[in-house]
Amino acid sequence: LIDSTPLRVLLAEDEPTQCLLVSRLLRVAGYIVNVVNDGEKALEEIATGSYQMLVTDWDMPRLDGPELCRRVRKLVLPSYLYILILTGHNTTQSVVAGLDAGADDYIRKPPDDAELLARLRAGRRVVRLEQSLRESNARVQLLSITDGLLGVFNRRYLNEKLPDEIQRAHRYRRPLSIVIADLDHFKNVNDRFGHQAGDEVLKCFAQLAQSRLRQASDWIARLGGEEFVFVLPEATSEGAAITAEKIRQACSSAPLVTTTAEINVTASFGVAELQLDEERSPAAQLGFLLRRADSALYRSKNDGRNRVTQAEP
Ligand code: GH3
Ligand code: MG
Ligand code: MG
Ligand code: MG
Repeated sequence: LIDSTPLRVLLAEDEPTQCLLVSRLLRVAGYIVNVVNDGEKALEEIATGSYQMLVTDWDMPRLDGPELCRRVRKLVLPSYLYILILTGHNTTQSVVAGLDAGADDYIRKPPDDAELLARLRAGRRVVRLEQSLRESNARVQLLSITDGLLGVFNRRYLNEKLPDEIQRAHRYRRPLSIVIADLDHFKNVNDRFGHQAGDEVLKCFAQLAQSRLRQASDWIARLGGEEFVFVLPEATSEGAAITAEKIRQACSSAPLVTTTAEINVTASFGVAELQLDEERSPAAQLGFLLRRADSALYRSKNDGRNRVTQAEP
């Protein structure tokens, strides 16, 4: 997919004839080309983050090529910008200055068509490489925080992100609640229908819960096995209990449909709201919050399962 999308090139050049010749050459070669006539405009365009390559003249009004390179390298851009600088300054000194200013490559003016295109192809390889590196980094990052089976977040993510949520709740003096959910007699599901069906039940349950949470703010992490934590920023204990109750009802009112069978399952829930406590570290508060939700869950189990219990404040 990446390889077929044409690259966007900004051409910064103040001589009309050069502009025309170079932009036509690049367009014919399949690049999407935008042209600006001075360095300031070039910087503005590049800052939009929509270019992968910059072909820039050296002498231009307002901002010259090397200064443009230096400014561009200070920008935070969504992807790598490959810079080719066109120079009439033929000395080694100026070549060094151009490269040190942040250009990746240079070409003498007037550029030879074949050489210019070949240098851009070399640049394109760098751009593609950086794109695929960034994509695989994003994939690895996602894999490291999600549960492979269920697609929800994993325990590592919970341990990393819940302290952030706690700090945010403190800072803005907003409520924050968590719910721990545990499927009832799940061992029986595996025993009766097999582990595969058990896996599907876990998936159905995670989806059912996910669809009843606030999509923008709430999130789910799998604590392990058949246990989940729902994180509900902005929710009081009562609010979170209402959400948990909806999920409990949805789960118990109809069987979950798997490829082998329709399986009736219920779940038990423990709800706890964060208590603002400046004395404890976020990590300590995280532990305390989870323990309180866990004891509430324990009470749900003891009281007969398939129910929601709120922790005492
Ligand atoms: P309770 O109502 O007290 O929670 O009973 P339970 O049977 O749900 O609890 P228990 O902790 O005894 O058993 C949990 C079971 O969950 C045992 C384990 O085999 C099963 N389990 C854990 N992870 C997975 C999984 O990824 N897939 C499947 N299919 N089963 C799992
Ligand atoms: Mg010029
Ligand atoms: Mg269980
Ligand atoms: Mg369990």
